[in-house]
Amino acid sequence: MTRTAFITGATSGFGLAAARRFVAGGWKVVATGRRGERLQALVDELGADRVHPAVFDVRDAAAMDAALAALPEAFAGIDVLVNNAGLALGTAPAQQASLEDWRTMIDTNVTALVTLTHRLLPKLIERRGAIINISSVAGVYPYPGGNVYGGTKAFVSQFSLNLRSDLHGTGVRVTTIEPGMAHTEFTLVRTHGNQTASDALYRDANPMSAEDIAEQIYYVATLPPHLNINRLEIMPVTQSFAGFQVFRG
Ligand code: NDP
Ligand code: 8X3
Repeated sequence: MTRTAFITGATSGFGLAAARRFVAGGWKVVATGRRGERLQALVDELGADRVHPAVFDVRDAAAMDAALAALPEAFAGIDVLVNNAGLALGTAPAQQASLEDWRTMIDTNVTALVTLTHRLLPKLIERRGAIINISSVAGVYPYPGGNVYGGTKAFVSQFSLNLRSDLHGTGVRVTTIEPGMAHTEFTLVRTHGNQTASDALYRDANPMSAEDIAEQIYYVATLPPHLNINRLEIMPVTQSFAGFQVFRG
């Protein structure tokens, strides 16, 4: 039986690369995002029998419900949920950050993720499926300007571990993937559209690619069913850790 992955944020970056990887592996994909034209391009590229486009803003619970209710029969049985849609907004210290940006990150990275998970849990339990949540190293290691973004990702990581406890005995697997720096539209979004800043961050840094992370997502999804990777932290070799800071004054 062909398996189906439900991938949020499939218009760009990790989600787009993951959609391509799952279809290459013989899966069907429900691909979501707000940019419908990109989802249509994905359908044109991979085939309507392989990709079902679901255009909605994950922060809009009613739109999410309508998209779930409209799933065609062939895409309605979900084997793997990849909670990938998310974003960082801003790098300013907390005392200068935008409260609106903070709320957008919480609404998208936390509230929408738990809402969709809650909605799909019955289907996932029915099929002894898997949940793969995209967190970040920013949820593990603090850095200046990481404030609410890191907080949302710490939530994702801990929520995933707690889900594992609750799903004990159901056969449903839960994994958090915690990537470091990867070249996607992430920094363009974080800087509110500053292409120069995005180019500067990745230049000569040899970051991970969207395909690198898609390969990890696919690997986790296709492990033998008795194995559960709890968390998978991955960075480019060029990225590591810096020490504590001390203020003297
Ligand atoms: P991109 O900006 O390239 O992709 C983000 C995806 O999320 C897009 O498809 C976008 O779709 C979707 N999305 C964002 N907001 C919404 C919304 N309100 N409703 C529906 N879809 C939404 O970034 P990445 O691929 O890098 O990011 C994917 C995930 O990986 C995020 O959760 C991010 O935090 C995480 N991550 C990224 C890292 C990196 O260095 N790139 C490192 C660690 C984690 P659309 O705009 O069409 O709605
Ligand atoms: C983003 C990863 O390394 O840019 O989630 O903080 S990093």
